[in-house]
Amino acid sequence: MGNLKRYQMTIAGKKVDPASGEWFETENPYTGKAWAEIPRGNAEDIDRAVKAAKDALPGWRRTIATQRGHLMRKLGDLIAENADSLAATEVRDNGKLIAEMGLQLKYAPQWYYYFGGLADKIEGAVIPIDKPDTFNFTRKEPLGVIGMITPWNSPLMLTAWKLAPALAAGNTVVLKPSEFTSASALEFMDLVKQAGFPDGVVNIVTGYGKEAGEALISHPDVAKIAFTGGSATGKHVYSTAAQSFKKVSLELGGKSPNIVFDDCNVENAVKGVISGIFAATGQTCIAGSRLLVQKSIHNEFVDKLVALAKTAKMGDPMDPDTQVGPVTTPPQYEKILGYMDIAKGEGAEAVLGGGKATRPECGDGWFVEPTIFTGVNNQMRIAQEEVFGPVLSVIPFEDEEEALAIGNDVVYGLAAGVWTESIRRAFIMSQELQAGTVWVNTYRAVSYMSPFGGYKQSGLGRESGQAAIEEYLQTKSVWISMATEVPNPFVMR
Ligand code: TXE
Repeated sequence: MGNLKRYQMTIAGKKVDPASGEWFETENPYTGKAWAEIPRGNAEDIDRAVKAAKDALPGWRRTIATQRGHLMRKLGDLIAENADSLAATEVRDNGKLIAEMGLQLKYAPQWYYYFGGLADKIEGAVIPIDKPDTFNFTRKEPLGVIGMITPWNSPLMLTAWKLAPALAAGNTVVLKPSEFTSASALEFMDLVKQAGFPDGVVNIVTGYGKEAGEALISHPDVAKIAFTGGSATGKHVYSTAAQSFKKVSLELGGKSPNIVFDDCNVENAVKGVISGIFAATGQTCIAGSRLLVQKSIHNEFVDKLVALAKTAKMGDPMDPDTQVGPVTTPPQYEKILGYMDIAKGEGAEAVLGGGKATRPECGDGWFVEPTIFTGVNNQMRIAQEEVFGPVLSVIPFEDEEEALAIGNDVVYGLAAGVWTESIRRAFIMSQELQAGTVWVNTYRAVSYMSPFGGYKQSGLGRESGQAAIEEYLQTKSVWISMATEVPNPFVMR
């Protein structure tokens, strides 16, 4: 302890200590050592933060929408200006590569620009109503106080996906980041202040899921929970929020198929499959963790894949040349190693990796070897359950029909990749795959302009794109009668 950086939370525009008077340590996944102290917020802090957000709501929702957008664009600019230091904090706290985080944080402002631009284009409609002497129109209104719960894999990016549409729509916010990676969001709050948002519009409470998180999802004054995280927690969030009929959007896990046909550009497909599973050390909800490869090219393709994966440079995530970094959390590290054992026990063959990474450049960090399992069939646990790590299962298929059957045979439906040069095949696959995102001859592309979210058990609702703002609005129908007399009061009009 002692010389560790100690953070504070921001509630109602003020830097505050947690009510518990306690902090917990956050560790650097590369060194395995604590580097900062995070406030251990609890139900009392959540209550204070929700009250601050509730108090700020009338002022914020009535702020001229153009002004809301203006503040959001300022916030975007500040993120861009501070991208390097925010990225360094993210790397220190979650172990993702500086090469990726630097770019990610330079891109994150786009969400604030895009939704800031939408803020004053939220329009209702005039309904040509079927009643005489009556004017009927709709208003799109904010929901109220939004509780946002984010995971550890891309803390600020995933915050932007939720915060930007929520603020544009006129809601106020309490953010609860993951206990494993809270530092960047705590620093981000300084930029919210600097941009000039009124106090209480955005508040942050850090702490454990079972304390701070639980208090947020059950708080009676929270109108909606926007959650990204694991399926088990997502289910709990959903059922708890149901007790007070909160609106919910959930972005959960995946077991996405990356489907390679024998008519593809093999070199590109190899790169696409690698980026789908080894980028971000496989710790992404969209990881293409099932490689479905057509039997006719199976062996050739796997050989090329292994050859390229072998060249991946592991080590210090702050080194811009590093390609595969550490796993973010100790429980995740154990989980990934556990799944490697499960796969071996199920009879899969590790043609690459298959265990801890003990290379000297990995130091004391939580590293696992990039791993490729062949001999997998789709009924195995390694093919059905989300690992959230650099572990690829290769499953052969015969033809389009079988590729679709295997591709869709999981409870998840977040994303899918298709590699083919045939436009007919690309179209059919994109139509029939049960996934919220389908990439053809590319993988892992996202944009503030394009909707993102899950089919089946991968979630509810959409983030990004114009429709995302609807997730933070409710429609009111207003009736104004111009009749001079109210007719028979005992019948419905
Ligand atoms: O996630 P959790 P964890 C998957 C991935 C991973 C698994 C577990 O498979 O191995 O989830 O990761 C908060 N009430 N994904 O345990 O628990 C928690 O504090 C309210 C996929 O880290 O889902 C954190 O802020 N909140 C995913 C957030 O939920 C609670 C990204 C996410 O944590 C809570 C991360 C509670 N009772 C993991 N319990 C993706 N979709 O990208 C926890 N939380």
